[in-house]
Amino acid sequence: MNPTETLLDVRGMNCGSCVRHISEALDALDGVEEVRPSLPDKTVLVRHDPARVSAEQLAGALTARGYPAATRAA
Ligand SMILES: [Cu+2]
Repeated sequence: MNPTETLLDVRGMNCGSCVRHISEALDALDGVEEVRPSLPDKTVLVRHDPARVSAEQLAGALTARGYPAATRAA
């Protein structure tokens, strides 16, 4: 399956520590290939295999860690 890119808006991402927590939470998911957070934009661009992990699962993993996240339409 080809990887896809999902852009997530993340609430509560305010410092480098948040960025690290968010990156770790996403990296831990099966099917995630690359995580590119942007602190100024409060977004994370995730390259992932949609057959193994969906955009909704990515957002859900961050929300469960205390960073409410939602997918942004590309
Ligand atoms: Cu922080």
